[in-house]
Amino acid sequence: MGLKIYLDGKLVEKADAVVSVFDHGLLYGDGVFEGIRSYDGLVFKLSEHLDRLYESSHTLRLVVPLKKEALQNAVIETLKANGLKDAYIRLVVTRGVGDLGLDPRKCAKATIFIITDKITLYPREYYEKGLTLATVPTVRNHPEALNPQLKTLNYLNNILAKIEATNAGVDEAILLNSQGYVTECTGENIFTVKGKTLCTPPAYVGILRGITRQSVMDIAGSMGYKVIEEPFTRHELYIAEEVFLTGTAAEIVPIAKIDNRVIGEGRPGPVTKKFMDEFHKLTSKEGVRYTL
Ligand code: PXG
Repeated sequence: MGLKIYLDGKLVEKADAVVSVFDHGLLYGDGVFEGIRSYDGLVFKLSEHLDRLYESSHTLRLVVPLKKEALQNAVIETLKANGLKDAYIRLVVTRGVGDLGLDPRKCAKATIFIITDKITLYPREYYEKGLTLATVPTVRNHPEALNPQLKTLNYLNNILAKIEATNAGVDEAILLNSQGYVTECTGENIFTVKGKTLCTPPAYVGILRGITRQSVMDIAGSMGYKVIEEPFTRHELYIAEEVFLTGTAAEIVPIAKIDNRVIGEGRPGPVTKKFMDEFHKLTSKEGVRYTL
């Protein structure tokens, strides 16, 4: 038996997990999603991910057909059906089936699906050597056009940036906003380290308020670090002692080079390593527990 997918209230085989070509999630990118992880039978920050999903949906006036508790149960049920203790969870809510016009009022009911799969880890090299980054020409979505705080199915801004990073021969892109301030990467937030201070761009420059970003901010105090949320430019990145990225899939990733400037010693720094260790401690003890 293959992978089971949760689709509109049922667990179905992967081959049968299909949505209509009239689904507005596909026709217009009209929908929302979350990427979540479980670690040894603990779903990390599940409540926070669900809250963000409902917040994105609220602004889009997309009615999620399940209440939070039922959605949480659906996630757990899918993990159990697949016997996964360590998983990557993709929760998607689309506007549902409508006609060829973009009017969401024509879509009677949202579609929900949950994919749980084995976590494919990034190569160890990434964490041992650090990634290379480049700032790219594509500007981060303007918050008054499509607010990056909405985690929607329209990721073309990020995909264009990813293509540009690949063209530039680096691992990942840094997007600036229309004023030239650093925002984030295509699926990760960014931090700089200088002495005992971490700095990360504030939400208003146009970023997704990452849940891993928040976890780093939460543990920083007890580790003796101050976190400031303040806009900064490429120069501050280049002169930082260390730079790291945060995201659900990547966790905490050290950065070696940005726009061909060596960052610090050009390899994972001591502060980044400390945060990587503390974050792993957190994911191994906190979360919504389930037993297979
Ligand atoms: N910024 C953006 C634009 C994101 O999409 C993050 C930051 C990090 O947020 P969290 O809450 O995960 O700490 C994201 C994360 C993936 C993947 O598989 C991740 C995201 C989107 C698409 C793919 O790495 N979102």
